[in-house]
Amino acid sequence: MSRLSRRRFLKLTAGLGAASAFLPLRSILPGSAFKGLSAAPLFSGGTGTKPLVISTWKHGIPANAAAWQILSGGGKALDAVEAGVRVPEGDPNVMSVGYGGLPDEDCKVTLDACIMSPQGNAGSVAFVQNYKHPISIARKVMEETDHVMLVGEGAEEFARKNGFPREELLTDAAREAWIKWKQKMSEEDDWFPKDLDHDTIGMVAIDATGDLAGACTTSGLAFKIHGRVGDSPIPGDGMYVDNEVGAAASTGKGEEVIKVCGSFLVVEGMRQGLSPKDACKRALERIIKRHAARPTFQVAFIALSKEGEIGALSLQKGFQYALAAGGKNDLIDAEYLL
Ligand code: SD4
Repeated sequence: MSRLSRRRFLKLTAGLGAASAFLPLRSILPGSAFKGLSAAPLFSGGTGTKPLVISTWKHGIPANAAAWQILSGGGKALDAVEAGVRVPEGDPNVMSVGYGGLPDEDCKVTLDACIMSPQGNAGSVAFVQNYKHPISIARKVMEETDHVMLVGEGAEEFARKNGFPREELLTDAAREAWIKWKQKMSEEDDWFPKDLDHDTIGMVAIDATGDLAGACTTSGLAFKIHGRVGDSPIPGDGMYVDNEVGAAASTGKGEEVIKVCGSFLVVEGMRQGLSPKDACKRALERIIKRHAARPTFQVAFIALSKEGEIGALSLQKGFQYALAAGGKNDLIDAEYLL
């Protein structure tokens, strides 16, 4: 059986098995309680908390620290989120973002990123190889063109012309991980291996003047099909900012986020009066509703309102986010739905 057909076969049979084992959706929805309440000191948010920056996963801590340097000095949210996410982009030990990110199934590191300003402008690059800081290329697209998104070779050519250095992004550790995956042929992975952390950084911030901005950057799902692009570089999916209302970012299985316009949906929830956390919950419930069986994949959202209130929620246990406010920078276990 070819790899593709074997995977398809496995996907089908695994789906059948799993479906019978799950509870009816009605038993978990609607109004399912948040779980993981005891796991972490919850930040209540509260109005007027600014500046503030929130980002996904544990690499959010050093990213927040860089963003906070700018915010605490009276700098702009847009500069803060760019500087913040550049930290994991440049860190070879973060194997899910930028340099050192896990490659696709052809052993190529391909990166996706987007950024949004308080003015509602957006810049994005997708399927970019050999450039370490896609977030800064995305910002260039936003500020120096009237386009929003550049992909592949066109994005790389744009980066080259704008003076970004071309670099090898595949580290020895990432190559070894690819070799191991290749050897196992990862029969269960379905391009989404369960035993690998694959953690995009999404970051949203509010500055001292109350302006919001957001950034999202990733190497995407490990061992994905060459050419695959997820939610992260798509404004409205991987991240969204509406300076009148709030901002949100996502992490997890991008295909699921794209299908519900995830980050946009969270911000629209806040526009309709939901708290940031309830807006995250409503977007996650939209995702759950699309599936006959209880989802086993992960999706998580972080959200920040114009008033400086924050919220975060994931489908499954295990999601963490980093919150920097009032001179503190904490890693927090998020509550989860399933
Ligand atoms: C993607 N959403 O490419 C990204 C992956 C991710 O935690 O966030 N993983 O689909």
